[in-house]
This record gives sequence, C-alpha cells and structure tokens, in this order.
Amino acid sequence: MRILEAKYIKGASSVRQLDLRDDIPEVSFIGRSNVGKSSLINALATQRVARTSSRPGATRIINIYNVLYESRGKRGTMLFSDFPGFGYAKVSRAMAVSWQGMVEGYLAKNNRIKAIIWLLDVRRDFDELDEMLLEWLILKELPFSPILTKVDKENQGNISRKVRSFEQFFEGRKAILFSAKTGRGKKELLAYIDTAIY
Ligand SMILES: Nc1nc2c(ncn2[C@@H]2O[C@H](COP(=O)(O)OP(=O)(O)O)[C@@H](O)[C@H]2O)c(=O)[nH]1
Ligand SMILES: [Mg+2]
Repeated sequence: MRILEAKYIKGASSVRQLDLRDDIPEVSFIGRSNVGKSSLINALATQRVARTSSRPGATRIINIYNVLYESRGKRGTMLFSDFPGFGYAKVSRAMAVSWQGMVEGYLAKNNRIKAIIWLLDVRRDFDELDEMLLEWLILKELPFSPILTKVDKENQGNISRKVRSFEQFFEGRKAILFSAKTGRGKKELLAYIDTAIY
C-alpha cells in the first residue's frame, strides 16, 4: 500500500456530526497526548497534514483526514481519525469523563472503523489507564493493533525488553515498532492497514 494524498476534512466531537458515507473504511489512531499520533499520520502520508504539538492535550476534537491510497494496482479512499489524548488529559475530572465518553462513543458507534492503531511510547510502562483502555477495547471487540512509538529514542535491548513485557497484555497481537523520525515500521504498519481495510 502507498499513500498518494491525505487531506484534512474536519474536526468532529461525535460520529453523527460527521455525515460521511458508511462504506469508506476508517482507521483510528489513539493513545496518550504527545505519544506521536499526528507525527505518525504525517509519516504515513509522507507530507505534513496533521498538526503536531508540544502542548499535551491541546486538541479536544477528533480530526478526520481523507486519504487516497494505491494498493494491489488499484486506487481507493479511506479515512484516518486522529484522536485527542485518550483520557490522559491534564484537565478536570469531569472534563476527562466527558472526553472519554466522546472517544468511546465515536469508536463504538462507528461502522466504518476497520482498525484502531493504539500508540504507546516505548519508554513508558503499561499502567492502570492503559489497562482500562485495553479492557474496554476487548469488551467492545474492537480491532486494535498496538504500536510502540519513538523507538529511535531507545536502544534495541530496552526495546526488546519492552516488547516482551507488553506481550502479556495484548493477547497474541504483535506490537509494531515505529519511529516517525527514522521511518522504522512504516512499511509494516501500512501492510497492516492494507489488510485491515481490504
Ligand atoms: N524522536 C521522536 N520524536 C517523536 C516521534 N513521534 C513524535 N515525536 C515528537 O513528540 C512530540 C509529540 O508528537 P505529536 O505527533 O504531536 O503527538 P500527539 O499528541 O500524539 O499527536 C513532538 O514534539 C514530536 O516531534 C518519534 O517517532 N521519534
Ligand atoms: Mg496530535
């Protein structure tokens, strides 16, 4: 799969606001603020379409991109949705709850979603919030794939240790190692998306 073009469509806070066709496959990107979601989308798109920020939790809406791709000799369209930091925002408790409701509502009520790319910083440990998200994704039977990001910031020994410690949580799913800086894992991730939306 090759991405030919990606264009920002709009920001939404609920799936109903979107008013998009149901037969376009959609891939969602979730994870903590600052984990590298926007950078990963830009790396896949090989152009800068998603705004990256150094202000964690700055985005409170789901940003939707229209993506033109080529695969198996054919062109097609899919959507990317770039999520606000999942329940990890430095905001009040009430706001965090409504935020989580928005994200969960969007994912659970959206028939287009073919893959949920869950980004985790390779330098962090799996914590209680990650466990909550994991349980919810499994409960809702959502198709997610874990990605360990920013692998350029860690040595191979530590990366391997992290992969082993995360394995137990992901029920046989293999985490893709990714770096928006070096491009590591890009091919593998595109191949995963290609299969997921096919
Ligand atoms: N070294 C390195 N930095 C990254 C990588 N991905 C993202 N970053 C940096 O991490 C910060 C947050 O990235 P961003 O894509 O805005 O994260 P988001 O909040 O999840 O969308 C930015 O300063 C990025 O330049 C990566 O793979 N390697
Ligand atoms: Mg972002």
